[in-house]
Amino acid sequence: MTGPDLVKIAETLGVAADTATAIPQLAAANGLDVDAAYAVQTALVRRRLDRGERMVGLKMGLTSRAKMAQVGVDEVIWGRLTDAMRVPDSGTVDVGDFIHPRVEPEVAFLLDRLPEPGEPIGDFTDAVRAVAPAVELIDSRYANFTFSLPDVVADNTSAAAFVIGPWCPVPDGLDNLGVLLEIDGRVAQVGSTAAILGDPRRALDEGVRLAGRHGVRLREGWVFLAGAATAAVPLRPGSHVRAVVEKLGTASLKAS
Ligand code: 0L1
Ligand code: MG
Repeated sequence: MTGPDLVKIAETLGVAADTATAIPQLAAANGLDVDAAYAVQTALVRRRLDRGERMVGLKMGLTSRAKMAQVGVDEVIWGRLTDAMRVPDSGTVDVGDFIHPRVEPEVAFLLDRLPEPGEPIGDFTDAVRAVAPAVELIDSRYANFTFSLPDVVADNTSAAAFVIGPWCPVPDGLDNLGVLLEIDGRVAQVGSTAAILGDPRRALDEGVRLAGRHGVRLREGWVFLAGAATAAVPLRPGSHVRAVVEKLGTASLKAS
């Protein structure tokens, strides 16, 4: 008996992203479980690397109750970031390049040397060189932004674009910093870094552990998006988005 054609499924997802066209969910129809979905994600990102993109980091998804409730999935997941997804701070994205983009405020880490797979991270400041406020732009490739757990994993956890604000030294505490998402100068979401697994530093432990299960090792110099502190908000053309994280500053983007 042959299993599902993972490369073909990845191609379907990749074309949906490239053409900004929503597709129906595909995990159930193809019998994908979560492990198979991560294999699809690998093939989907391989497709990007084959056209010249570079892996620049990892993102955690669904690290807060608000995010889990928003999409009806209750497991922490991870996805891959490539250089083509990075938008400069204060840069502009074209909403037409996406299907139904949403933005969310995040905390980013700039990774230093991490221990061998299976070893505990130990001192956070040895593993992380700097931290920054960030905006993640997510864009599910599935119609109506609706999916199962294997669907969203296969779709590289809706990763689409990200902005990193100025890097700053790791502050003493990261576990209860106020977070705002502003759209056009108005507060759209209010949260705390405590919403990110109780403390965003925990997201790194989870990322190392969960990605390690699939043979992915985090590298020095990579960016790590620890997760959103609030629910995500739809991005409309003409909007100016700012993520403000107490002690860390702001990251922003414009939408045309
Ligand atoms: O970064 C995230 O938390 C997104 C994970 C996937 C679920 C979604 O698209 O909202
Ligand atoms: Mg996110």
